[in-house]
Amino acid sequence: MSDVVRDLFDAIVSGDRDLVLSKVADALSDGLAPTLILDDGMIAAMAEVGDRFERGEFYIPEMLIASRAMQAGLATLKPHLIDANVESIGTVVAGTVRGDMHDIGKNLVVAMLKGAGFEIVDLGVDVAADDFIEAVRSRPVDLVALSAMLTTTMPQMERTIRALEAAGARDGLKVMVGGAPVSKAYAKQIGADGYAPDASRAVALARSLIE
Ligand code: B1M
Repeated sequence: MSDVVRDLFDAIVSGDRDLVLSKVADALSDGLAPTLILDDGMIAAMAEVGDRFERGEFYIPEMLIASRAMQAGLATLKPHLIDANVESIGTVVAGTVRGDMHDIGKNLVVAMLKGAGFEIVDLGVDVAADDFIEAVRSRPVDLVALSAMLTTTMPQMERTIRALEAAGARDGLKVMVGGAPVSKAYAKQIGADGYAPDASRAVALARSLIE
């Protein structure tokens, strides 16, 4: 790992927002690939934060401060990760499911889908099944993208899919799922059309589902 990426990693773990911003700028001006900055510097740092939380070395405030530093860095990195001005290839309604407040991963998926030319309706976090139903009824939608980061909120994905079916809104509508605890097998089990483990594979999956 290069020094600047290591510094960026440390700055996110310690939640130093200003240092994160300057390290992202340094890494970009050093010519490092945006995906490398994201994967090795930023996503790896959030995994470290999660590990420290699990070991009881970090508490919620540290996790929150690190996530704010991460979001600030992401805002700088985003334009470099995505190709702008691509023609719309489909509409996606995205959200983190009911009871779940995690949105960094969902925001990355949304940014990459936008960059790939999808029109996005981002419902945010803690989204109830009824809100997904309302969103797909109020406009033509090709795909619903559900994110969950907690084992306790994963069942909300299934609940949302069943609710879409019960509301008669599932015909011709694809559903994809993702988030750290989610797997391909779980996606299949709950009747989703696909699962992606990360944002770039989410774009490939969305394209293939809409084709
Ligand atoms: Co929380 N948290 N958290 N947290 N948090 C985790 C998820 C946890 C694994 C930490 C740990 O214990 N190691 C753990 C979950 C354990 C479990 O369920 N088995 C946990 C817990 C327990 C909790 C609380 C319950 C803690 C508490 O209150 N006691 C609480 C729950 C609150 C709630 O949601 N109701 C909580 C709260 C929080 C904060 C608010 C402090 C903060 C979130 C801030 C925010 O998102 N705005 C937070 C954070 C930051 C984390 C960790 C540290 C980092 C998550 C993250 O942003 N990762 C996380 C530990 C970890 O992940 N190792 C943890 C970076 C992000 C880029 O990755 O989100 O995985 P990720 O997204 C990836 C892929 O998953 C995928 O693509 C993304 C980009 O590559 N992906 C998709 C995501 N969605 C997708 C959708 C797709 C396709 C791909 O298609 C639709």
